[in-house]
Amino acid sequence: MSTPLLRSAILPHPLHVGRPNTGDRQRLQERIDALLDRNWLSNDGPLVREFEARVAAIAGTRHCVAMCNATVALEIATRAAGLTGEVIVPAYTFVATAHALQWQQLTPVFCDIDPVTHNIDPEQIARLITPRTSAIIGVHVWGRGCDTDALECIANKHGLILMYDAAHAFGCGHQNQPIGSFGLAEVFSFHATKFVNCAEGGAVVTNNDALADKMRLMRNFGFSGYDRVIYIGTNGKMSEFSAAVGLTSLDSMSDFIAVNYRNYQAYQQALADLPGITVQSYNESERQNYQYLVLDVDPAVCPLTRDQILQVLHAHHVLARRYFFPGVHRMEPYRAYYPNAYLLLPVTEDVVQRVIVMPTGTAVTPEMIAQIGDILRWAMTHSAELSEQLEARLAPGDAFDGFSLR
Ligand code: T4K
Repeated sequence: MSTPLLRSAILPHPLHVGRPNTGDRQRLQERIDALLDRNWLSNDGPLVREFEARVAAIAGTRHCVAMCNATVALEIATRAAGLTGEVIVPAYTFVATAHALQWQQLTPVFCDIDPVTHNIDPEQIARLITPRTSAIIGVHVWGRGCDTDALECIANKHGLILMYDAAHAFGCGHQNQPIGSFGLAEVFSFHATKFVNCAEGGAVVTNNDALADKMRLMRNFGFSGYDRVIYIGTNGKMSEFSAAVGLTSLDSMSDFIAVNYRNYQAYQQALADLPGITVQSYNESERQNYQYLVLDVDPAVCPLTRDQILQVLHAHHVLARRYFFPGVHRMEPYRAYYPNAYLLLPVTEDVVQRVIVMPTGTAVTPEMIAQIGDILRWAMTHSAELSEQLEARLAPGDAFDGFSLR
């Protein structure tokens, strides 16, 4: 008799990666009522200013320039900093890191990563530097700080600007320093999927006064006064509604971190005995937001493939994701521009086949995580029958967009 594809107990509701944390609704309602009473909805309003002050205090920087999202914040930050030609970025990141450059006709040059931290590997950078290189953008993947000392050393030696995409890393620390204060500037995302969110939002933090002034102008069309425009600018402003959501989220920031940390420990415990599956660990002596719960699936040890595990999880309502598959260098337009980029990216190519990001946050409880552990344990013990049945459903090379097995 063949093994049923579903274990009898499935999660009662789908568990998503990136489910927004909602703070105190009452407080949010009060903020929204107040902004409606003021009738000031955007353009450098008081809630945006308060949000900026609180973010700068957490990041340990003199300036925070709030924006409508992190992608536009990256565009404005890189433009204001005067990046030209080629910019070295990791291939293992969300596509926005590269798009923000390409959108401005800058050339992202993809660098390989460290297999353990998933961050840009400083040792691979030197061979990518050309006379056209103007900058390096490190990404603090999963909120884990890049090797900032090594990156700074390379940037100084070659006269390059160093900036960071810190989209994942708000509230995190590195070398006992808050993330936000490294390089010329760092960019946070406050998208709905981030542990502190504005629904849509981003910010650039920096200690550089001139850069901050320039970015403030650029996010507001370049207006320096009522009728005076002194730069080419865009509309990168954060609305008061977004700031109200962000401030309410900030109020509960430490509660969200505590829940994420509790879930991180619960996953470690629930999955500890599963062969070939490791919960990526964080350095607990550094401040972390634990927003990303990342599994590594070792194909040499695990009886199921990474994508088979995803199929089993999805069938049980656990909508885990395989970020950042298949690597930015394999997404358009980069795949067409640099079809051989993968040859220099062996670690990225491996990591994109191994990672699973699991649901966490306030919608997930330790009991649910224990159940996820049971589902995976069951799947491992029935791996032979499951593999056969799963293969019949997903031909090799098929796109896996998340589907149920029922
Ligand atoms: N740099 C890096 C390194 C980044 O990771 C990101 C964004 C950026 C730059 C750019 O930041 P922003 O411009 O977005 O501020 C999601 C987010 O949209 C994106 O912000 C985030 N990184 C990325 C890692 O994840 P997708 O394409 O995975 O989104 P989507 O629609 O598939 O949703 C993700 C999950 O969240 C799903 O499981 C559903 C759930 N979800 C989402 C939303 C919006 C909810 O449950 N409720 C919601 O309201 O990109």
